[in-house]
Amino acid sequence: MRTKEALAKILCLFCICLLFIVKSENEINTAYDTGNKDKTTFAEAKAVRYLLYDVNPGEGFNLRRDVYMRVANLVKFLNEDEPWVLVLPPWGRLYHWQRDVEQIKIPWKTFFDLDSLRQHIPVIEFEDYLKVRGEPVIDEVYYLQGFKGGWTHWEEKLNITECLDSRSGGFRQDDDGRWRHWFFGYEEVYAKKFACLSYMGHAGFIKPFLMHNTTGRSVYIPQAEEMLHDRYGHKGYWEARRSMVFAKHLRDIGDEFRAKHLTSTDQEDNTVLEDWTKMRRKHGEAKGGPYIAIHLRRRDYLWARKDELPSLKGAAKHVKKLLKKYDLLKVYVATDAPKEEYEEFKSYFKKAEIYRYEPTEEVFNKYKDGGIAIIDQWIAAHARYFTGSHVSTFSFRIQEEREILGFDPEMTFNRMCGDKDQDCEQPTKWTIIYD
Ligand code: GFB
Repeated sequence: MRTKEALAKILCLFCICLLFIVKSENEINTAYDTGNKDKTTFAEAKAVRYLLYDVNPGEGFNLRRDVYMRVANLVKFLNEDEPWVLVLPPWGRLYHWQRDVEQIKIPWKTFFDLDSLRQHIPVIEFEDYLKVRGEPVIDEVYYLQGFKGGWTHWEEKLNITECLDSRSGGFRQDDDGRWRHWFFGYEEVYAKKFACLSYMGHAGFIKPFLMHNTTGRSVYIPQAEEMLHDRYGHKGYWEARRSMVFAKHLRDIGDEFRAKHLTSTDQEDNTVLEDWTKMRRKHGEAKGGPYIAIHLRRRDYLWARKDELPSLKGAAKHVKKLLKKYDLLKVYVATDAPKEEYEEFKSYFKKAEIYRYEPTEEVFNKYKDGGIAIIDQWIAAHARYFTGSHVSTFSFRIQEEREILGFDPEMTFNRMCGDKDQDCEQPTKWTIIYD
């Protein structure tokens, strides 16, 4: 297994290097196999282009993960005709990440396994993009926005128009005509060209525009959430999702916690993780550790979704029923709740053991809020039974992780009800699709 992993890594690195060589030489001759050996022709290779994107600043961590999937599949689609590399937007300044420590310029490798992402599409970190370019430049920016006046009927369309946001999303031109912006905290970066692009469509719909209406080596599309999934919940969606394997250092912390407190190991629980391109679990194959996991979303959700969330007491009552039903004693709580709320939740239990992952200062400083969120998601994903919070993307990503691991959907697609609606509608079962 180790040798295979090593080989896969070497192959990935080789592919990335190859892309860089193609880029720096700009034009080289390459053989394209047309599918019929007799007709093999030689043509000029196209220079590699770079796609950069960002998401509306107000959006949280797990919606951003969803937007990655849309853009990743766009890059995959582009690569059917031209070599494009996705530049991963550094993490930072997220609304929910409010601790005192500065949380900006966080590379994707802090949270995700880049080799796994690269088995889906070519990606590089933003800092590596800057190194490749040799100067802090982005050629063209298209700031995505809706159409003026909203819309009455759905049709795919795009148009370069005036900026609807009077601040042009924070882009401004300096005296030298360079477009300046926060650029993920890299304020030395500038863009050569800027325009607002009204957009209504799926992600793939922008492909002809990128190929034929833009010429720069790099194109940046802020507000990429305007682009919808090409096919939500289908094969391509799941390929992108499966490639988003969490970074090993975070999985290891979660696994250690599971073993130490929750009597949970992959061998016992049938949750051994394999190379995502080969892993195909049947529903129900994963057994999960002997604990119930809940995602107890609090803070801003308490006013955003007040009626759909249980009170702490209501959540405890529900969890007690689950413990009885599944004959379990342990509960893992993934939550953004402040300490007092978590303590109150715990106080409602007499016999059951309630756990929450609390990072040491050292772990927090290394992996920040995003890393802790992932550790929580990883532990919750390995529970025998999971229940989450209504329409929280944090809960959705846990459900998907459990689909990848092979749990019975009945043990995954659940949510806690508000106190006044004990019989609330349960989440749609977006089960995994391979073909
Ligand atoms: O991930 P997220 O988009 O999920 O945003 P929702 C929630 C953020 O809160 C995460 C923290 O990035 C975490 O920093 N958080 C939430 C948690 N639950 C947990 C948890 O169990 N453990 C840990 N460690 N952290 C939406 C937002 O959040 O909520 C929208 O995307 C908006 O922007 C809306 O704020 C009200 O989908 O739950």
